[in-house]
Amino acid sequence: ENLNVAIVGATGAVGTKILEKLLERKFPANSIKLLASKRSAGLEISAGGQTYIVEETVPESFEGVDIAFFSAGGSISQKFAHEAVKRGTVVIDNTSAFRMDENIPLVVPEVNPQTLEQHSGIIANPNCSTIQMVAALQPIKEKFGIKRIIVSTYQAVSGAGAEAIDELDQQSTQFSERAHIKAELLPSASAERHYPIAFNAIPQIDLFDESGYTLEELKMMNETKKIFGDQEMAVTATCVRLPVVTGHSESVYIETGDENATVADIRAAMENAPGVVVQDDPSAQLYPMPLFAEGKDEVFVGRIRKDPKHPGGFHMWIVSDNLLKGAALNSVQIAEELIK
Ligand code: A2P
Ligand code: 11C
Repeated sequence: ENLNVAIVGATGAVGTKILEKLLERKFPANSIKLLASKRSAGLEISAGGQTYIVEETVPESFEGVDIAFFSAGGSISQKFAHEAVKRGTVVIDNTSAFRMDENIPLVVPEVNPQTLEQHSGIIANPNCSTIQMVAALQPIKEKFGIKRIIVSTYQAVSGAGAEAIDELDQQSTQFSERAHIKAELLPSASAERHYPIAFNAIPQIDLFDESGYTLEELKMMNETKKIFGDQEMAVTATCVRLPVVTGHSESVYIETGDENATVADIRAAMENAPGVVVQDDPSAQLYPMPLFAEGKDEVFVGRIRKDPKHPGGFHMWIVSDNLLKGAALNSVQIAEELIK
């Protein structure tokens, strides 16, 4: 197969990684078109020994394109995804624009590849914090069942895009130079107030809903139930931004459906799961950390322990590169699954 591929948002934090993954995994692409805003038109991007010229995204960009990866924000997906589908393109959308649409599959290939069969042009890639959690928990769900999840996240700034990385970088310099710290973007560009992320922890990712949860927390709660195909599962999340560049970490508590399950059972299930690496040895101070997960494809799990009171309850620490398994890699894996 020789496919014509496009990346919308190709100059962004995720778009750049999508190109890298397509080349690294030798995706059978005949051509790769890099699309972004008008501002970037004409920009040259070199990768894999080739130079690509960025083009402005317009409806006609999708003529002759077989697969388009979208990662330029929800509003751009709303504006162009249907234009692409109209022209026969299959869209793999990395934004939240269509994820909760009943007719659109929300896919993590290790968890629910079967849902890909019913797509009608658009396939949604879940939120980064959701992907790494469900990928790690899938083998436990399969073996023991999961009744409840309570997750707290420690998320990297790259999840908020390339500009958020710059903000952390600048604030770190301002801090060390004892200069005034300028906060203009985080916790969310559209929020009323902005707080420094350097040397801080912000318990707000995206805007608040009237329920008191943030939209990021609601994404984790709703997407997890949709991907697992279990609306009865109890899921609640607290999402926090940290001054980490790349790699989301999660403290996860689960209640399994098996009161006799042991830590060894849980560990064995995860050790055999595709894309999951168990790094768990307190005696050697071995546990996952975002600094060491950056650039890696896998989801890392450690600190697995039993809840002292609740039979079948376990705690663990899940870390992955939010731009790779959390975004670009998962999108490319969806495309690979599609053409299988
Ligand atoms: P550009 O660099 O031209 O602004 P990130 O997630 O890192 O913030 O990146 C956002 C991506 O979305 C960038 O590639 C950006 O391109 C792209 N983008 C922003 N606005 C538009 C638009 N109006 N049309 C197409 N792409 C856009
Ligand atoms: C973050 N998880 O870390 C968010 C970014 O729904 O695709 C991803 C937003 C989304 O800020």
